[in-house]
Amino acid sequence: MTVRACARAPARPRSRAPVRACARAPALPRSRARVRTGAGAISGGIAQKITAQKGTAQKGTAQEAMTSAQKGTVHGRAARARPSRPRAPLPPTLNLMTSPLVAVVMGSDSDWPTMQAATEALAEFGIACEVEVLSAHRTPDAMIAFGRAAAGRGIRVIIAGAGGAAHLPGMIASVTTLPVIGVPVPLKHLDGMDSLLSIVQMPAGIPVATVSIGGARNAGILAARIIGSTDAPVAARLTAFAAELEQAVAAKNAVLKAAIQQP
Ligand code: RP5
Repeated sequence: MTVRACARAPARPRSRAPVRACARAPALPRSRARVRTGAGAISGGIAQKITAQKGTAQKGTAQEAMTSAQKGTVHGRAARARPSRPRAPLPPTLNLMTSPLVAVVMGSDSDWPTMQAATEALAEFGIACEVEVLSAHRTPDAMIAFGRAAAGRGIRVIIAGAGGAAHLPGMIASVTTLPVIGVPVPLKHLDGMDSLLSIVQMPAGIPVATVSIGGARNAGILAARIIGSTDAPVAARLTAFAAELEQAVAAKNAVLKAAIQQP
């Protein structure tokens, strides 16, 4: 399924930057979300495309706006006859929202409670993502097809999470030149150490940037940093986010000192 913009984590520190659209799975579809089936999935499996728009923030996606402009319409209405003016280019963040730049994939839907945090982090930085269940062991052909096609579809970063014998991130990394971020998903046994070692111990030449066990939020933030290295608005959001973290630590420091009554 494709998540045009991803859910926010309400309890976590957030960037001040507005999230243009929100969707949350598996609670989706929400009232404002449009859900279509049978489209978008490279594997042809889940094939759910989810587009969510945050009510008043903007009417219509940037892509719709561009299509309307090309057709001489504005939000579906015929444009009034007037001399055409050159249109200002769409802000990069709007373009980010029209097609996913990050793929968040996982070995099973049982990984979603862990992996959801990656999509939430991406949403905080206004980066559209797609979500796909792909298994290195149960759907190897679909996994390889996905990995080979990802870069050509405009994906810039792949976040891959898996648990146990967690071969998904490494196998995807073997068939793409995109950066792959691995998320070790903790399962019932071994506390995720099996997942961590399966993902992090990659052979030389095929790197997977492995985050901590269950560290999907950091995977999302790392993906934002990769996107932000060439996208000024995302970089600005990351800078604001870092400042918020700094302020949060300062506030905690003040509260703690007051509580223990240091001189
Ligand atoms: C892995 O097997 C998945 O990534 C998941 O973490 C684990 C268990 O999968 P299910 O049995 O819950 O589908 O491939």
